[in-house]
Amino acid sequence: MKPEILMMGPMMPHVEAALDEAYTVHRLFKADDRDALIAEIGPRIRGIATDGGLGASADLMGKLSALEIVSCYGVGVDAIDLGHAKSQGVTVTNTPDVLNDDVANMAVALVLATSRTLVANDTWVRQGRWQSEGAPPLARSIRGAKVGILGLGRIGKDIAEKLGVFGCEIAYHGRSKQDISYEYFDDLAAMAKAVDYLIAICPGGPSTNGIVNAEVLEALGKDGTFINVARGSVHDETALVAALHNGTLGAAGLDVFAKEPGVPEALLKMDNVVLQPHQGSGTVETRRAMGDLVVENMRRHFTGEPVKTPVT
Ligand code: A2R
Repeated sequence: MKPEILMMGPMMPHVEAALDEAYTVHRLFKADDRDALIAEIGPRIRGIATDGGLGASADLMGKLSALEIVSCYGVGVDAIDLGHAKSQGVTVTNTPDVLNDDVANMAVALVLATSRTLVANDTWVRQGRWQSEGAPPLARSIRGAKVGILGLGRIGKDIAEKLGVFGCEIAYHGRSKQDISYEYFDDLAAMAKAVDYLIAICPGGPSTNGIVNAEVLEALGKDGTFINVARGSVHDETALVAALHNGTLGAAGLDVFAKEPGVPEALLKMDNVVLQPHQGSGTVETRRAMGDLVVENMRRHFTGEPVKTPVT
């Protein structure tokens, strides 16, 4: 008999097809009455296929007494209760590394888009202002700019390497100093004060909740730019909107928000802000590789092999 698994939300067609072939898949997102579905099939569910946004709560996992594995599509597992999973001996897997390149490219794209005022200039052309007013205000070069990376992990290092090619000077902040030549700051506000661009690419969750706060944004300053390709929970969104509104922060490039898909109304009107709908890993190639890894981890688990990319 095929193992039974729970799918939290729609997945890529090739992922759904592969999972359907190997397992009896119960689609929670299609249930009219989710509680009734869980009550009926909960004790038989041995795996969860989820993503970084939907995660898996302790409440849900607590109702699945036969649960063995949570296979997450995404590297960030802040929406999965890892403490609960660990205490119940549930394996959690994610999709690291395969998305480094594209998430890093999104960070670089946002640095370039904000520094070269790409979106505002696009609007300038579309609105006919080039003809009526001439050239827009000059932008800023990133050669020689100092970039502070909050979270110099797998993706952070990729961002650092790519921006190095553009002539940026790299610094980083994390909980520990690494054996690497970039300048280390043990204090985030101190790093923000020293750099032109602050790029967040650390995990979400309690330890990073709101760490890019009013003090950090003020330290980054009126000529500074904040880029977030990590999680919306990492920045204090009220403080961020206020800093941009007051001009105490120069610009922002945001791929993630506190209450996705909600975006503060005020940001929509600011031409010094570039907005993306959480698309860091959003390419056909990377999403395919992430999907393959979700399936592969699940396959390995249920055939008794060690999973490929364990979190716990
Ligand atoms: O703190 P360290 O030295 O362990 O460095 C990690 C850093 N980090 C933090 N930095 C400051 N305060 C914290 N509370 C904190 N917690 C972790 O974030 C490390 O350098 C970096 C995370 O690197 P990786 O684990 O290699 O993650 P990866 O694959 O680069 O992805 C980062 C995040 C995901 O969790 C998603 O939320 C997002 O990118 O897509």
